[in-house]
Amino acid sequence: MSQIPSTLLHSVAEAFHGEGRVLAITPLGSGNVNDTFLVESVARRSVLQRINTGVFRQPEQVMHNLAQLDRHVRTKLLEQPERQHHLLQSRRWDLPQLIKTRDGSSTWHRCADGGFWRSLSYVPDTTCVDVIEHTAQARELGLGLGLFHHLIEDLPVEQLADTLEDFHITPAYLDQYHQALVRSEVVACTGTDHCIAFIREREADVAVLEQAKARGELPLRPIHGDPKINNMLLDQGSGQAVALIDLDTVKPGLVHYDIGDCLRSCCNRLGEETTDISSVCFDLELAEAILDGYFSAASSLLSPVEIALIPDAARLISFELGLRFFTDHLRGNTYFKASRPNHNLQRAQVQFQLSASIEAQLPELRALVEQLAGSHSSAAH
Ligand code: GN1
Ligand code: MG
Repeated sequence: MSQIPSTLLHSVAEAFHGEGRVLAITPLGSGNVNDTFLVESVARRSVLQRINTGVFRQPEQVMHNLAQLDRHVRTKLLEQPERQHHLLQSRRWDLPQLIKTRDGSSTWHRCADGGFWRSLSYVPDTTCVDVIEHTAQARELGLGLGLFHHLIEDLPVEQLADTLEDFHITPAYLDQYHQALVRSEVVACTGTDHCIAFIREREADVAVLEQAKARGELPLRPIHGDPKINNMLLDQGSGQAVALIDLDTVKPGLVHYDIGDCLRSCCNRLGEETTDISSVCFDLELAEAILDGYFSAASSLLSPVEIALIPDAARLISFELGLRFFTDHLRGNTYFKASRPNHNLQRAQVQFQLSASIEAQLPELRALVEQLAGSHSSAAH
């Protein structure tokens, strides 16, 4: 991020806010793909982002999806209170709004250097966390994802572009890994040997969701794609979930990618950047709170087959992210930003350890999902 000259940053921010109206620009968040800044202008606070066009090769399509999402969700939020989800009748829910360029012509700005920038409103009085602080917070994180799914469930998937081909298609990541392994010049060490063995032992299980999808058991739905813990904004006062941000990966997919990602990122109390790899584990108590929150908002959305595959999704999405980090390590860190040579190797080891911990607790997690889904569906009737 620091490589973006401040003069460039200012001129981009001015394209949205007007010349001489930008007061301060500071880096925001810890995203692994895009570059994000908080902009204070005369009129407002906003979030300025440079889309990583190496990842999102057609950023206009990302913006198209954002506009569809915006229209759909805003219409639903403006419905009469009695038509709203009961949880929305008594709580604040927000969606960052796209800010147009100063001339009103567009919701993005392209620089002479090819950089693709957009600006979003800043959701006030909110905070986010990298690791869970308490069980009630875990419940809110699940509930927030459930509310988001409720708000987008009737957005027709045909209206959404596929902005990131093969995103969360685990067998495709496995193919990419094999190609990277053949070409890799990374020096073997205990860490890489362990990752290679870990992947080899699980290759047969990577298609569980894709096979169910191919059998017609799982529908494509609009999904968030990246609902990790720090993408949920929490009200600074009440701690309630207020908005799910980082909307670039909203596209058609399986709801499991989202629930799996929420579980993997929230139930690892050490967080995904920890260096204490052997202590990483999946906390079932937090999973219970997350699922309870999720089902309280969205239990009626999912079919029994979808519900039954939630535990597999938690294991798979952790494994998949480990595979993605490890492949990037083998390729020389071309996808995820890395701040030191073995950073993505370490991140991969964290996810593999987490995935192993989920594997070891699968029977308990299955029982938990079944019991919570059952109690929420009987409460709804
Ligand atoms: C990336 O950019 P960020 O940090 O929101 C990645 C997610 C991973 C996440 C892991 C488009 O998200 O899929 O789960 O890192 N986003 C993309 O921290 O690949
Ligand atoms: Mg993201």
